[in-house]
Amino acid sequence: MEVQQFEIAIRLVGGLISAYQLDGDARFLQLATDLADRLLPVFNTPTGIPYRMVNLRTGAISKNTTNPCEVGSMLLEYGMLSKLTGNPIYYEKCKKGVVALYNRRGKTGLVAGAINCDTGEWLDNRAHIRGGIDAYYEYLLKGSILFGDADLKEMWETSLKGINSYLGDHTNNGYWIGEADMNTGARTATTFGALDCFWNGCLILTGETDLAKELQASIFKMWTLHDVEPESIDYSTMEIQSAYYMIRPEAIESTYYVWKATGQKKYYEMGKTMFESIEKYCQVENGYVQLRDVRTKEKWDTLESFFFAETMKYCYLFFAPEHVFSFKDYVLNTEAHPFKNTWDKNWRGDYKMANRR
Ligand code: DMJ
Repeated sequence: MEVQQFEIAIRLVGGLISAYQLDGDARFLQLATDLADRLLPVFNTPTGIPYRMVNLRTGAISKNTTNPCEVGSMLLEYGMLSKLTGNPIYYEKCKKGVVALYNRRGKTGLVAGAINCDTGEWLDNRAHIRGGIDAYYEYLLKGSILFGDADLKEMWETSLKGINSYLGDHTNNGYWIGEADMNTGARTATTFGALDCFWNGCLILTGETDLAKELQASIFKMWTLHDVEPESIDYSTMEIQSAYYMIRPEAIESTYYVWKATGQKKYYEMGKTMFESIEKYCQVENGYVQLRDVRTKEKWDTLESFFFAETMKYCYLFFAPEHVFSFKDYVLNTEAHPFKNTWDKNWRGDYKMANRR
């Protein structure tokens, strides 16, 4: 069976690791290890940048055009596995691919949306934080926090500087994160959408609270255009570009981070409004469905698994007692599975960025 390595890693390997840490049953860790071992062949490429697909039975790999997310958004899962099993191979292979990608960054310090895994050539020059790139940056930061990895910290700081300098956009409609050429930094689009909202969690974790508050105002503005957020807008005109609603977690996730960091009631109220919109427009007799169009609220008979793993979790946390969860104790992976640092503090992983360029 051929699977997409990235999706299996963040959803299933991540879920199993989290279940192991929360429950303590070693079978969860065994299953996570078995699955990760079957995913590992993707990293056997000339550059170290992983292929996208792998056959879990034969180990055959395919799809040699990839994006930063599918290169780096497994760092937490493979890093956790290495820490918990004592076998460095998972983190080492994954980090090697991330470093190979980072070393090919543009003059802005940023990466673009498509790259060839065999040659390392970029097939796109557009830098943004939307789907395909988002969790690459998220994992540089969260990996540096969870593992204390100095290389990741350096990569994160370079990326943050690039995003603040070239993608961040103060406009008459508020502060947004747009799109720019990865080398020249020239603005290429003024698109912002549901996926981009994850950025506020990163801003809060890295201590940029003022910027996060500005972006939060924009996120809520986008949400209240039609009482529920569209997939994307052009923030220069505030017009909708994609009108569907997939009940993604990022907007409520962002609101949760800002509320917890500031303690200001208005952010709690924003989260409550978002939760009530989901209840009002997406609930059906047997569960929840997505919307085809936020303007008409026409229902769409489909639902993604991240609704259960992430959206419902952030909704729950909004109303849960304080002691249930703290960012001091856990890092949430990009699928909202909680990971905890429970290992020998001296373990830092074996792969060092300086070793290979
Ligand atoms: C989730 O599957 C993950 O958070 C992923 O990294 C990007 N966003 C989707 C949900 O919108």
